[in-house]
This record gives sequence, structure tokens and C-alpha cells, in this order.
Amino acid sequence: MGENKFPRGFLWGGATSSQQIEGATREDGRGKSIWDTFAAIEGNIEDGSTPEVACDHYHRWREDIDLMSGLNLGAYRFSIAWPRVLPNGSGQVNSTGLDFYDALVDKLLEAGIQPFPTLYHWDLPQSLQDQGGWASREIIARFVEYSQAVTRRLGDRVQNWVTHNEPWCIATLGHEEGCHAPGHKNPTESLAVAHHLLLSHGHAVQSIRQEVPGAQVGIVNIHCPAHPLTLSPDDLNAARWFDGFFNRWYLDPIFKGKYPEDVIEDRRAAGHLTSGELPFVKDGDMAIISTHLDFLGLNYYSRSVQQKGPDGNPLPHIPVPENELTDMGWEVFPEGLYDSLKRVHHDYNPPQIYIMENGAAYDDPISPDGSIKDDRRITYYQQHLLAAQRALLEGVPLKGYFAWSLLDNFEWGLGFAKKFGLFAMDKTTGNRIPKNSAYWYGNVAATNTVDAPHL
Ligand code: GCO
Repeated sequence: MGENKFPRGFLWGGATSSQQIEGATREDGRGKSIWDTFAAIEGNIEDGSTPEVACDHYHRWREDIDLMSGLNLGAYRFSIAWPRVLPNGSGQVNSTGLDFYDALVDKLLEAGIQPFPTLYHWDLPQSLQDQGGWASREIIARFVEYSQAVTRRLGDRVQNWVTHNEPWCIATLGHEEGCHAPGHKNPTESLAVAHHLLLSHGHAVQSIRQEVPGAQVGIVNIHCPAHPLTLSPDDLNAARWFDGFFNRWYLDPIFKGKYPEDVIEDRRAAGHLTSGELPFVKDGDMAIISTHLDFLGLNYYSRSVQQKGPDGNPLPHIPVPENELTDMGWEVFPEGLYDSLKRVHHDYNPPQIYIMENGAAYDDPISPDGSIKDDRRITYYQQHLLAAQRALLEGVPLKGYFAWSLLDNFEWGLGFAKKFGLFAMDKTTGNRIPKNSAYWYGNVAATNTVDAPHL
């Protein structure tokens, strides 16, 4: 392996999610999702946009696959919209909804692109939310029912399966901070939500394996290393707190079958639990959650620098002024990807790891010559890929990398203002416009080599 060369067979992919790109929210029998509801409430989406049309991928998917072929990609991570498959969340399967993914998978395979579907990337059917959503234990049976409907249709062709995308975001942003659907602000509820997500994951892994012989199954977690601002005991404790709440609360149950004691104690001290017991955990749950996985999907964007705040609680995300920030306000910190990969490998030892999201939001204009010179994105990708390669050379079983994202898309509560795409989208025509990073990434995939960007 040359200095910047990746191993033969390393997978280069692009990533998207259904609610962020598909649009067509009322077509072909699709039911309503919690994000349709959330986005329709004034003030919830920063730029006032909705996901109703998004990137119109539901109609332009053939063209989008051609874009990926043009970049020499070997894999595509997308998600399946539960409300397209089961408009009411449960019961009657909408076969027209499944036809869409069926055709998508066929064309991907024809193009030599491996499909990596995620079953749940946040678009819960609204009717299930009306019955309690992820806070209710009933949802676990519903998720398995949904995963069966999908695997029965696609399992003859799809080998790689992801259950959930980023349970931390669903539990914390959706149920504790309230900036994501369903917009709840209830820390106690968010702990139950996290547990039901993990438990539904474990059950779904077992069900996918039953339906799809030889399936490779994993989950995707967002990983964010926590660093103390100073070495004071308070800041060190703030960093421990953040790491526990963000990373270990998910990785420990999945790989070790138990929740971290120190985080239980933090939650009790904060009044989110009445005792050191977790009331939503039933006998046998932890064994199901820790069902053996074939891979871990790791998403990485930035690190978090932690400091004890004036009220005694850690302050979220202290920006470090000397480092560059992306348009999300996230510090560019490539070493954090290296550290995350090493840490996950050392502490949890998944058999295979994929980086399933990594990328940066920058808004670059279209130049008079029609090009989009997004040099900062190229540099971001290059630095992070070199960090990933270092971890690989040191024995981390990293099998592939998925750039977030193929297209500028609906960035949840921030609407269309934050642009992560390798391709921009002309708002009026919907046409896709390659950024310079697309050409650069296409070259990486073609040569299996990360070159220095030519700026
Ligand atoms: C997430 C999601 C993506 C986001 C991306 C940029 O991590 O929040 O998986 O859907 O769009 O991460 O914020």
C-alpha cells in the first residue's frame, strides 16, 4: 500500500437519507412522517422550508445514480421511508412505495453500486407518533414488522443493512432538546426512547438475519470525541460526562450489553431518573441489544471541547477559536476521526467499521464559468481521509467511506441553508451541478488514492 493508497476493495460511497432528498411526500400512497408534521409548524425550520419537494429524488433517482456512476462510486447509503412502505406505520403494506426502492436497488446493482439501505433515518410515520412513538415499547414490534416488509421485498438483492441512523440524535435532539421532530423536551422520555431504539435494533438484526441469509447487519452511530478545555478536574469531568452521554450510552449496550454506570449516576443527579434503576429495561433486553453485529457504521463530523459551566453542568460545544469552523459552527478537527476509529476499535472491537457519514457544510457560489470552487470541502475530505487511512494502517478494520452528502439537501431544522453536497441543486430547475469536490472525490474513488488537493 503506497503512502496515500487505500487497500484494494475499499468501498467508496455517497450517503443521503429519504426525508432529506426524496420529496413527493404525498405521492403513491406515502403516509405522513413526523418530519412532515414538524416542518409544517412555523418557526421549526430555520429558513422556513419544508421537505415536500426536497431534491425531488423520488422522480430524479435515475439521474442521481448516473451521478454516482460518474464519480466511480462502489456503494450508496440511502434510507427507506417507513411511511412509504407502511403509510400508517403498521398493517397494510403499500407495495407501490416498495416498488420505488425495488427499482432503485435494481438500477444500483446494474451500475455496479452496492446498496446500503438504512431502515430508520428519522422519518417515523406520524400515526405511530400519535400512539407514543419511540417512547412506547409497542414500537419495537412495529419496527420489526416494518423491517420484515422491507427485507422480504429487497433481501434477495441487498446484502448490507443498517437498522438505525444515530440514535443519539433521535433521543436527544428529538426528545430532549426539541429541535428535531417530534420536538419534545423531556430528558426522562429521551432515555426511554434511546432504549427502545436500541432494543428495536437488536430485534431487527435478528429478524433481518432470518429473512436474508448471509446478510451483513450494522447500526450507525454518530461519534464525537470530547476534550476538556483545561486539565482542571471540573473540565475533565465535563468531558467524561459528554463522552458518556453521547458515545458510551450507545456503544456500551450494543457491544457490552450494559449501560455505563457513571452516566446513570449523572442522569440521576440531574433528576432525569428517580433512582439508579432504569425503569424501562426489562429482563433479557440487554442480551437482545448486544446481538452480534457484522459492522459498525461510524459518522464523524467534529469533536466537542467541554468545560464546566456556571450552573455546574458542562457547557455544550465550546468553539476553539484558532481552528476553522464549517457553516454548521463545527470545528474542523480531522485527528478526531483518527481518535474515534482507534477508540472504537480498541474499546468495542466491531468486526468491521465503515465511515458512513463525514463531510462539511460550506456555501460556495457558482463562478461565472459555471464551476463551484469548494476548496474548503476538498481540504476537509482530504484531511479526514488521511486521518482515516492512518487508523487503517494501524490495524483498524475500516472497510469503506461514505461522503455526506451526495447532494445539497434538507438539513433538518436548518432547512436548505446548510450545504453538504458534492453536487449543488439549482432551486428553480432542480438540476444538479457538480462542485469541484465531486470531481476530486470521483478521482479518489477511481484511483483508490487520496491526492493532495490542487488548490
Ligand atoms: C446527521 C444525519 C444527517 C445530517 C448530517 C449533517 O448526522 O445529523 O445523519 O442526516 O444531515 O449529519 O448534519
